[in-house]
Amino acid sequence: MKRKYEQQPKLKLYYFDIKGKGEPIRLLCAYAGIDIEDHRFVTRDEFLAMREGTRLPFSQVPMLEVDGKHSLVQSCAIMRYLGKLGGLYPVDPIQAAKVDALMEQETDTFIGTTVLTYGRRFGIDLTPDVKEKSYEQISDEVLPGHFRNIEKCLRASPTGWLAATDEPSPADFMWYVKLSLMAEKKELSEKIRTLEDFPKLRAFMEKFESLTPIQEYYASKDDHLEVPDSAAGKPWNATLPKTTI
Ligand SMILES: N[C@@H](CCC(=O)N[C@@H](CS)C(=O)NCC(=O)O)C(=O)O
Repeated sequence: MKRKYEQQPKLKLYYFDIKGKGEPIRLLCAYAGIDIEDHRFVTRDEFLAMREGTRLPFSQVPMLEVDGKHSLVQSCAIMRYLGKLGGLYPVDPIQAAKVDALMEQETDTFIGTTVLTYGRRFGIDLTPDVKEKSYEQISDEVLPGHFRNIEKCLRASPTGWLAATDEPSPADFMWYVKLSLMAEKKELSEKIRTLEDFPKLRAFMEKFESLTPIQEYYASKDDHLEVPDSAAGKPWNATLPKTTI
């Protein structure tokens, strides 16, 4: 679409063959017309072998390799870098700080579900009962509280993008992917997964999915996934082809 540099750096993304934290990176590149090699580990052993080496500073992916010599990690940092490359990260420091805040807010919003899903990684081992109760509270109280705040951002945005940027900013890509993954998380209530009480967020999802480069990106994928039955026809993304979750 738009490219800031005539000659862009050579980019290679290392991530698993899932959406997760790799998908906002893939989508931003697709939208901005940034060429990127999307390397998806075929086996977990491939990732483990890489982790043994020196190319993953924090032993985690996504990792974006730039010109074969820089290993960029932490998805927010990668998104800011790509946003700058593609002209989607505001030059104005105040606007940029608003985009940053929305990216950090995405992490804060979903920290509970992340811990429940990957408890061991955090040194937390919860019983099934505690998990069930926690998902209930997250569905009924925690996420609605956060989403009310995001709806306020959207109401105040004349463009429909979270930080009121003219085009989607890195924060929009991250929120879009996280909300679409949430729609498939069966442990959460259907009400929250379908954003029933949050019309502005639903409109945001629809607006994002109607972007031509996003439509084209998914149309070019042949690894479509089924939409969960309970969500069929309801959420914004019911008709959109998906990459593996
Ligand atoms: N805050 C980091 C989190 C990265 C992260 O949690 N990566 C996971 C995959 S989504 C990972 O590398 N896990 C290592 C493993 O599975 O052993 C980011 O946003 O990039």
